[in-house]
Amino acid sequence: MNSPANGDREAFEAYCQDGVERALALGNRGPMRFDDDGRLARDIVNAYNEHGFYVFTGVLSQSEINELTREFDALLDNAPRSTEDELDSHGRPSRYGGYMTLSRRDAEGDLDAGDDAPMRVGLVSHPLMFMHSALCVYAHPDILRMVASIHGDDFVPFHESIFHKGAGEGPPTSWHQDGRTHWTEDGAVIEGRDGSGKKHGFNLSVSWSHCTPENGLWVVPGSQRQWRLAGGGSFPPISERIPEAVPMMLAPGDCGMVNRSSLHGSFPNRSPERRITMVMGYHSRESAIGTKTTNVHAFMRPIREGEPREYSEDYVLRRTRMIPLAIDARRQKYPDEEPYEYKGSFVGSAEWNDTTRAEISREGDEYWRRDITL
Ligand SMILES: O=C(O)CCC(=O)C(=O)O
Repeated sequence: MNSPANGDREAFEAYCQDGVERALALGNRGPMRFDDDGRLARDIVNAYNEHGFYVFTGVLSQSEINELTREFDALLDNAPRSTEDELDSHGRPSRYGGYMTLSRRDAEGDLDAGDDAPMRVGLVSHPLMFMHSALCVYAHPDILRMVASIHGDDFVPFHESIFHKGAGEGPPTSWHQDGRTHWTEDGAVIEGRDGSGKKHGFNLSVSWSHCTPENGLWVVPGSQRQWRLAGGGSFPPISERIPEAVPMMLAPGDCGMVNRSSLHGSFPNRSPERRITMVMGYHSRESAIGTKTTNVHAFMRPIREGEPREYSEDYVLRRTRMIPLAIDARRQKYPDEEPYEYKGSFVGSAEWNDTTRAEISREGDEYWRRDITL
């Protein structure tokens, strides 16, 4: 791994410190709060709409954090030794290796790190299928109440995956805006300033690690209004320290909600702390149905070139079933908790049992084959 020169390390530390101060001054972080009608407090929604992101603190209980950590570490321990290998480092078959994005990149993102560089798991796609703790978090009642406040009661899924940035070696995520469909021709976002209209939804980064300026995601506040790719534009390289960007600091159990139209990215993780965040996304139904785009998520691992898709009502109804199924799985795990009552439409049984588990995992027809890239 190349080490940054001391001068550059000091400059990065100063950038981080300045970013923390600017992040904390935005007023877009705190616990989830709801009005008497069960909707997310208006000032939270307004701050999210203004800045294009919001940090919810203390969402998950310590026991949920522990289970996510235990299950995820067991997955990592069973990762294949290389992309060509089906065995893990203990010589056991890697059960879910096909869902892991592996690379030999070092923390600089250097693709030529050499055949001797150890393999890194950078991303685990579709964890709801094989991490019960992730499936239960997906149905957390406060998270779903928050989602309904932003997208309406009949919200629908997007995609789920786990970002893993190993201590001292996590590759960067390039600056980008995820949304690709709901922009005007000259690149203005269609989503209204009050969150109305068709939109790209948000990525909710659920953390069970400490996300710091060094290892975590950075967001450019207010950048959700204009698409940088419009008119032949491009995204800045991740080597660029955008002066207005701020870090999204998360403690274990916090969740960061980032508008998919916002410019965001993360620097190489040279810190001694690993970062793990599960991105779960949701859309408003009207933003999804009938939209034509290039889907990059409905694959075992995300694919850059994607595949053209048009989201029919049936496609969305079938994918949406994962919401009530997860609610039922969570209800069985936490019988004393009041479950979220989903009011949207879906097709299929919503009872979580061995039959439905087998249905959503059936080879060739797994639920994630209907992920909804917008
Ligand atoms: O967490 C990260 O570093 C990247 C997340 C991201 O790019 C995304 O959710 O689109």
